[in-house]
Amino acid sequence: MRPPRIRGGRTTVLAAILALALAAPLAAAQAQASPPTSPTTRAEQSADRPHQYEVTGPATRAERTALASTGASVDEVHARAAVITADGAQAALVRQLGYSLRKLPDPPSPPAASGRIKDFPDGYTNYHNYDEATKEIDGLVAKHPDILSKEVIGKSHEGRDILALKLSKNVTKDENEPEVLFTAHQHAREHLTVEMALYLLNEFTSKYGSDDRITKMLDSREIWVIPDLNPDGGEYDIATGEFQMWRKNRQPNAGTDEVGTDLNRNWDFKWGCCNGSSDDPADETYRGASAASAPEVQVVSKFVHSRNVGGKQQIKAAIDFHTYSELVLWPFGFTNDETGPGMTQDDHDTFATIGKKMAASNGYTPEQSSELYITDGAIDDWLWGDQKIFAYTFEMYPSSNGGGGFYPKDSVIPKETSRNKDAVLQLLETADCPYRAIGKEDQYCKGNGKG
Ligand code: 0X9
Ligand code: CA
Ligand code: ZN
Repeated sequence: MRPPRIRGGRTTVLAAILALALAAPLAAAQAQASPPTSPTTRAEQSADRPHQYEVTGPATRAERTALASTGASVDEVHARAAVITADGAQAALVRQLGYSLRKLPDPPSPPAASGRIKDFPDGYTNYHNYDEATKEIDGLVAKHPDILSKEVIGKSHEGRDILALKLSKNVTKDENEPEVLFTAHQHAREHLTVEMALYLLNEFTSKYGSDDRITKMLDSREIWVIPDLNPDGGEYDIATGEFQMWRKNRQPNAGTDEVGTDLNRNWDFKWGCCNGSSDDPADETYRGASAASAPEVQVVSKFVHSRNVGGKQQIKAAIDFHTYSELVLWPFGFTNDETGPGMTQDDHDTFATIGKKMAASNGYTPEQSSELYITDGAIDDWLWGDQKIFAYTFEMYPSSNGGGGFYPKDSVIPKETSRNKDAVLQLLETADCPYRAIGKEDQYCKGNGKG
């Protein structure tokens, strides 16, 4: 067995961050009309908010999976420690496992100036909220109608549009070209991933015709970008001007006040199989009442199925963007095994070869996702297990809590999105025949045209 790899940077940074005491959350609630997505007041939201903790002790995959089964989310993995997001009950369960917990600083909570509600606070204003992202996208489509088109593929629980953008030469025609899918923002607090999607739309439209690699890919591929899988959660996270550390969607759960499903535990492949998700709606990793019970997961699953044309899935490869820890991950997450039913040695080797090469370009750490901890019902397991799409999960900047955790300042956006340009192009370039990466193009991609 390989030694467990270390997720994220060094834990010493955490101590330094602790020293930077943050202003206490505003005590008095500024009473305001409650948007449908939020509880009553800012103060009440703060009280309910989960916190991040450094957990000293867990050192193996099994120990981290046990840690995750408290219902906390595991945000960073280190050699003998982890960082989790947990509410009071989950933190107590972690203590019962025998670990010591150290609370980390809450995300910044600048005073919410009136008129700035439902938007990012100072230091974050270059992040796009849902309306701003929509306007940006509509502007790009208007400017580049020959290579960019927009489709509303369905609605979120609260009725927001879920968009799929298509980038390709002759964009209005469904040509026989390999397709590649980029998805973002399953987890509400991972706002940098929306910026990643917007970066791709901007970069590919503005450099078509001047950047050779981009031009070639738009000429020979059909690129799909779903920039926001969880618009309700994202808006909820910023609705008061104080980040809510929210992860799930905003779908109510029967028989409880606890809201939301973890979309990345809700996909219909090995759903709930393997102690890699929670059946408790109070938990960060609640898997939902049944597979694909979240409308957002249904919408995207249906879209992916719709790309099965004439019995053949057109989408060959995918990246689902998350934050944080700077990782390139591949399936399966539901098992520690590298191979088994649904994953041959050649499949695994192809995943690993392409994944490591992408990671060499962006400086992330490449590994099978279950090296972290077991997850079941994740999108990449579904895309591969159900659709045989070479699907990766990228955990973006930062490497650890010290770089801002889920809430890095907007000044990092240009660097941390463009950092993935080469990896994205690599995946596009390999999509006509991923098995070429292991020298088996003839065996797998001959005779059937395009991969
Ligand atoms: O737990 C998750 O869903 C991902 N980490 S995050 O901090 N963004 O929540 C990691 C998923 C790893 N497993 C698979 N990709 N299958
Ligand atoms: Ca085309
Ligand atoms: Zn995530």
